[in-house]
Amino acid sequence: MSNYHIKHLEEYWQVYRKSVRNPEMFWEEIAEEHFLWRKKWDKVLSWDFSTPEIKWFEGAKLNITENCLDRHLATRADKTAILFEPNDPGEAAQHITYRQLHERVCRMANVLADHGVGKGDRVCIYLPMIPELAVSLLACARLGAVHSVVFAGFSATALSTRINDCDCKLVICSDGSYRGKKTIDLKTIVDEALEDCPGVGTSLVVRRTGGKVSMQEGRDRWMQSLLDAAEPDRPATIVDAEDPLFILYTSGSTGKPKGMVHTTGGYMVYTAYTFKNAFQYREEDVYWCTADIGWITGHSYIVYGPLANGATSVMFEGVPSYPDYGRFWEIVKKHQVSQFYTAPTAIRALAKENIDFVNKHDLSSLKVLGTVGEPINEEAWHWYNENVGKKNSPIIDTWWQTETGGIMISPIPYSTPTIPTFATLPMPGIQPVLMDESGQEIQGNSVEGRLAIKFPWPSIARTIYGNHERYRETYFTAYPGNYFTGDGALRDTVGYYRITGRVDDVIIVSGHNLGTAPIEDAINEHPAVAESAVVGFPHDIKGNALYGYVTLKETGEGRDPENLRREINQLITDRIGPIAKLQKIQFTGGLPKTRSGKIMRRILRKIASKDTANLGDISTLLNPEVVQTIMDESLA
Ligand code: 6R9
Repeated sequence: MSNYHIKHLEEYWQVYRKSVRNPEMFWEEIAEEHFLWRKKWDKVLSWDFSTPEIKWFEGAKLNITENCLDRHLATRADKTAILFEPNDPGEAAQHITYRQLHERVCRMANVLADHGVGKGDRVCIYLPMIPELAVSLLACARLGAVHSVVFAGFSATALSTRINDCDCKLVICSDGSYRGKKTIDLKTIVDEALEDCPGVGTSLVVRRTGGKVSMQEGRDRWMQSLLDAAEPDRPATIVDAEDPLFILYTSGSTGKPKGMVHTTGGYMVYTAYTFKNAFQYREEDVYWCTADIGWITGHSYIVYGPLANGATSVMFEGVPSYPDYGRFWEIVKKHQVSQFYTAPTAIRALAKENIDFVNKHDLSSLKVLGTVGEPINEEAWHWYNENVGKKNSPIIDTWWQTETGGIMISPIPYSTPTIPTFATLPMPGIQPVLMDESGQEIQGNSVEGRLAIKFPWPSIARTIYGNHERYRETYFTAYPGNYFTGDGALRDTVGYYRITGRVDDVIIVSGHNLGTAPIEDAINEHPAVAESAVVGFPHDIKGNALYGYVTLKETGEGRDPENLRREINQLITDRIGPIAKLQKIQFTGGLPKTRSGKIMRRILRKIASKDTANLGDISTLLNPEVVQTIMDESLA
């Protein structure tokens, strides 16, 4: 019997030890017992981290949509697969059953096939969080085509770059999208992008907002009439386990975005397994991840992981602040959500608002709270635990990356004890190591270093589309024989991991290595502080000094800035030591963030160093306008 579902800590350790002793046998058992394969593999794993080449379940044949849809039809055809909650709370939620989702996916696959999409072809998906987005991913997968989802908040340039990088010949988009009070005209952005994409012959347009759009003759077609006319069934195209399932772009620290390529069999096994265990998902649960499907979190933990387990997955179109700051909690109550998965940035934003927005909703359905995307600071962790979880729902701080495909380090709720700001223990099959600057593995506990992984897991990205050398160089050269994550981490006295942030965010002050996360934690403990970001800037004597950007809560506004600065530095001195005191503190209205909610310290670093001539591409930021404000304030 494989250990597909871990239920207590002792079992975790048993399973973990087994998974490390013989990873091939461990994953083979899980793959064998819990998935539908058209042909079994010839070999479980072959790998070489120097070339690098990684293959899982080589020779196996399958289609992931048979695992996410068809096989559930016998047992849970009428169960809700996707529970769509629209932007406007007045619009009815849609409960899409497994049977209905199967039909919608088949119809769309037929439409795509009619437009020449076949196995291996790349399809770009640029859609808001509406059911057609999930349907599009699965329709591509049904055909063995490779989807490349671009977050529908990205600009025309970002879109055309991504379309051209992987030669998409077809784009699925919508007329527009709703985000809170705003209606966004997406089709115009697509039109502008396609001017630079000669390879795209067709765009299929989903109607959402009903706004006026221009349809280019011969290229643009309305999706709905094609779906209505299509056959409601379509056999799945059987692919190899190592055939690509999707490409997803992630921004590199320099240069153009990297198209991470994920393949089919291993990705399916790993996302399904981690979904089941990290969220302790049970058949009757309603699960909600607030991410956008435009990010890896949405791919793995709104679509593939949940559906492979026959789960009910909530898809929310709107924003946490509309119609008011209680929207998340209203939805939890309305749909009786059991697992809730969000990002620290959302938690901090909601923690700034009146607590009544939380308290007026009954949240007793919640069993597990998750966070992902950035280190969660202590204050936000406690706020989440006390106000949302009522100290009754374990918080899983899940560390992972676009490149890893699935959750790598996370507590197993109700098994692993949780500690604020700690991602705690590796998932079964994951072998993390800490490296020092000379490239040696750091043994033992109570140590800090750079986080690498020394053995492959099934959902590791296999390459960067069109640039295998960049893949090798970025992830496999820093510590030969290991996958390098780019993150720093510490291992505490009992071996639990805490992620300290990207190593490019480590600042060396007078020879001391300082991670940004612990300093920001200390700052955020100040009752008037909403959020903060710390960067280094050149200093004659110390090499680098620390510069803190701080946003205040309403209660902090109007307070004497000099007093606040003193209090903040006192907190840092108390928590970390005087070495981490900030040389400069700038109070600001907002911090530059990526669309997935990560603070862009790269830009803040440049402003702090007065090196603003070349800020790099800021067009994909959530709030590019704050950059100018921060620059102006810093000069004031
Ligand atoms: C899933 C996702 C990956 C980077 C990663 C790290 C940061 C993600 C984290 C976390 C601390 C966590 N990160 N989860 N840092 N604690 N629980 O976010 O993928 O967008 O590729 O970002 O995000 O720095 O390296 P991606």
